[in-house]
Amino acid sequence: MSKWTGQETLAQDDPEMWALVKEEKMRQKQGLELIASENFCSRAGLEALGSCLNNKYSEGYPGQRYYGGTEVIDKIELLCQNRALEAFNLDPAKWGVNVQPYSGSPANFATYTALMMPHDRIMGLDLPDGGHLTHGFMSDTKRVSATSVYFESMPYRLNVDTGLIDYEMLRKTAKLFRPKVIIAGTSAYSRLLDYKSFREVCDEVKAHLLADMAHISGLVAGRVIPTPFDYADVVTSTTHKTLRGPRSGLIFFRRGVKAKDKQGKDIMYDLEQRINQAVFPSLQGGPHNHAIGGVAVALRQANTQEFREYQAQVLRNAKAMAAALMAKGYTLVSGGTDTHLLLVDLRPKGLDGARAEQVCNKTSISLNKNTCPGDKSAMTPGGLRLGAPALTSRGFIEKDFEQMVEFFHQAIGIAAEAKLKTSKLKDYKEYLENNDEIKAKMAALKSEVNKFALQFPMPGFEDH
Ligand code: DSN
Repeated sequence: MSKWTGQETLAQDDPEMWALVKEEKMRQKQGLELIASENFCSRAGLEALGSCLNNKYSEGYPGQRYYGGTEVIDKIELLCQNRALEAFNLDPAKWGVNVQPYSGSPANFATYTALMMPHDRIMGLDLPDGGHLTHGFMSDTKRVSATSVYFESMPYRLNVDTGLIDYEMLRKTAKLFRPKVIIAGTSAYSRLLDYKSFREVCDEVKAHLLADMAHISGLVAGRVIPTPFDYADVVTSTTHKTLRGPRSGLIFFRRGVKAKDKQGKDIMYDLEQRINQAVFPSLQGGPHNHAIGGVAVALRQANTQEFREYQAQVLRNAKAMAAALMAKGYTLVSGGTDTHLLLVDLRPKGLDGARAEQVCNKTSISLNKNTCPGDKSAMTPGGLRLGAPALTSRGFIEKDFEQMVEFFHQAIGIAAEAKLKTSKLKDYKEYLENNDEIKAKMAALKSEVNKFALQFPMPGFEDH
């Protein structure tokens, strides 16, 4: 046997893992990726991610590290910071950024740690109404998110009739609850946020405004939707959704002069020191330098005309998808979309998201079940969430999304047929697994979907 050098390829070193990576690559390539939070990172970003940057410890911040040998890592982190500010058109005198959070959830928790003491109060959009777990989710019986364990959380919600955020109720609740932080951010909401209204409520109750732009940061960088930076105190984001980088997190914070005191002296923001301290040493250890390197690559791409055109196409595609769905009689929550995603409410069709998701998964249409306003169960919610970012990265334009809706409609037809033949969800699953007629229908649709999807290129490495 030859001596191990560590220079063996994955295929040579671990054929079992290599086979799985290739299998996943083929799943991604031959499927229609509609999960709104997913995208295809570029080959350049993945090269930085899979580089020697992985090997280096560098606790601390540029110029102040707890390890030696960090002179190159310092340059990389500073480059990433500069590119983050440039991508969002921010003045470094007014905004700073921490690029070390491992992902969006750690970025949010670091922000809470910086801005609040345990048991301070926070308000975010309720998870079933389109918010994120980390925005404080708790069920009737359990504090589910750590945000609701360590802080006191009160949700705001959608107006059930319009499917839009109920800003008036948010304001009334905030005046009673007096939170320290209000979050303007969503995971499954297809409309633009009214940051000005959020700011006004925050000013009334003296709360910090945190904009969690994880889902929409690519659209913001692409200048195709309004920016939260005009109103927020702190802005968090992931880097792998519409922003199309490797998986990581960012926290932007205001810096510089906040206001004048009565004597006319400057009152300065203190967010930078609090947030940096919260990320390290309070919550994290060594930064993932390979991720920071890859994010820097993605942020350079995000500051190009080509990226802006990509984001404009994401919006056009989402709208084309919405129009095609409505033309086939589907109901969309809020009646449409202004962003990269939409929510199909299947309840008027007598179907639910769980059953529909299963047929879609078996036919290479990748999406996720989602609650619709008024839903009681997260396991069998009424709808599906569909997003345009990933397929737009593969070059899909409006007509391709119309074709995608044709495939989706067939999948829903199969789901409706299977539902008619079964009662409980368990029976439904077994029916999909065992009934030859329905299996043949799904196989035929999957084959059509695969043939269609394989025509489109996919960012990243050729075979992995
Ligand atoms: N899990 C992500 C999403 O799908 O929206 C959010 O973190």
